[in-house]
Parts: sequence; structure tokens; C-alpha cells
Amino acid sequence: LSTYVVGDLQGSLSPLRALLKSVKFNPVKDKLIAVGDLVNRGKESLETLRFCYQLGSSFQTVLGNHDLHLLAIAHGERAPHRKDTLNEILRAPDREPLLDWLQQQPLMIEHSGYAIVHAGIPPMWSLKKARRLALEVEDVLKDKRAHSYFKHMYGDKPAKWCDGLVTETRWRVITNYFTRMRFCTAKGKLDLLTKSGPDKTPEGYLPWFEHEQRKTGDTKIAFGHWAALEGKPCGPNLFPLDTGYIWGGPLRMLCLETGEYFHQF
Ligand SMILES: [Mn+2]
Repeated sequence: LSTYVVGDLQGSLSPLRALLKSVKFNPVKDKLIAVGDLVNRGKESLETLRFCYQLGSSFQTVLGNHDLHLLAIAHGERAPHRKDTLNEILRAPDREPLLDWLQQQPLMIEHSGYAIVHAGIPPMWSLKKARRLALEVEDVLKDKRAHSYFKHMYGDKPAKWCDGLVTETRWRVITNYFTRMRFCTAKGKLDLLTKSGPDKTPEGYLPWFEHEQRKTGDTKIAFGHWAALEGKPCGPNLFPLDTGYIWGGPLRMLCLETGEYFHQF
């Protein structure tokens, strides 16, 4: 029995198939978890979504910003972007079960002592707090508040967490931390504009995982989203899985039980 966590697929199914074959993945015994961004930019978004869906209980993903973008378009709250490759999903005869299923996926998964998130966990949140806030948004996505959530999901403000935030604003800020964060201050103020690597850290900010007092420092965190990290070591207990497959890098997969990385170009 093995648990594998795979990096950002973004509509790339063939390298995932190759990785699963190389580890002799058995869907009856093994489990596959994705760090989100299953779709968009790549050429096989629909096939990737269908493949993950048909794995049933042997698959789970956390939601990434591209997955939420797809759901916002499906809810009629956003127009597709010029670079999006989501139309094949939106026009598919099986779009409803696929999108309903995607919308039920969590923002954070805990497995074998790891926390798995798309972008990260901000420095001022404990694991317990992150778990509680993820659940708040997951509950919203499962009921009729979901439509209002998507209507107000886009936006960089407020840039900083505050316990007193309520409703749509609160959901948006929680979502920005879990799915879009790269750089922030020790108190969690986000810079959502800079997409470069840590070599070009904006003044006054640090990569979210580099803050000395980060409350989840003792938790193993597997995350994606930040291709400019190139999968380089980020520090103890950190497992960066977005190695930029769609930008010409490999697809990375982590075995949670052994800590071993697998790569596929
Ligand atoms: Mn992302």
C-alpha cells in the first residue's frame, strides 16, 4: 500500500500515466493525491479530469487556482481567459458529474503526517487553524452559498488575514492563501503579483515557507503552484511538487511512505 502525491498536472495526462506505470500503481491498494491544478494550459484537460474521476476513492485532490477558475466559469461568474484550455470540459457531455465532483474536493488533505495544499499555509496559521479554515470554505462549496463564493472569489484584497473577516471576503482571503500564495510577510500580508522565484523576492516579503516563526514548521507540507521554485529544496519538512511540466520540466510525484521522488519528462 503506497500513497503518491503528484504535482500540478494542468491538463497533462500522459506523464501521469507513465509515472503510475513506473511505480506499478494499483488503484485497489494504492492511493493517488494531487496538489491541485488538474486542468488548464495543457492539451488534455478533459482527459485528465476524467482519468482522476474514474479512479474513484483511490484518488483525491486539493483545489488549485486553475480548478477554481474552471468552476467559476462553469458557474457563469467568469469569462474564459485567452490562454485557457477549458472549453473541451465545458462542452463535454459528462461535464456535470465531473464539475460537481471537482467542487467537492478539499483545500487541504492530511495523510501519513503530511499536510497537502495547493500553494501553501501562511506563517501565522497553526495546522489546526488551517484545517478549520479550509473546512469553512469546503462547506461553502458544498451548499448553495457556492454561487456567491465564486461571484466574489476573484480579488487580491484584503491582502492580509484577520479573524474578524466574514462571509465572501473571508472565503476569498482563505482561498488566496491556500491556492495563490507565493510571497507574504510574517503577519501574512500577501504579494499576489510576483510570480518569480525567491531570487526576486519583493522587498519586505519572503516566500511563505521562509518565515522563522512559521507555525507549521514542524509539519511536513507537500505543495504545488510555484513552478519558479523548480522543485529545489526549500527547507526541512517542505516538499515542492510543481516542477513545471507544462513549461518543459518534469512531472514530480512523491511517495509519502518512503519520501522518494519520481520524475517524468
Ligand atoms: Mn496554481
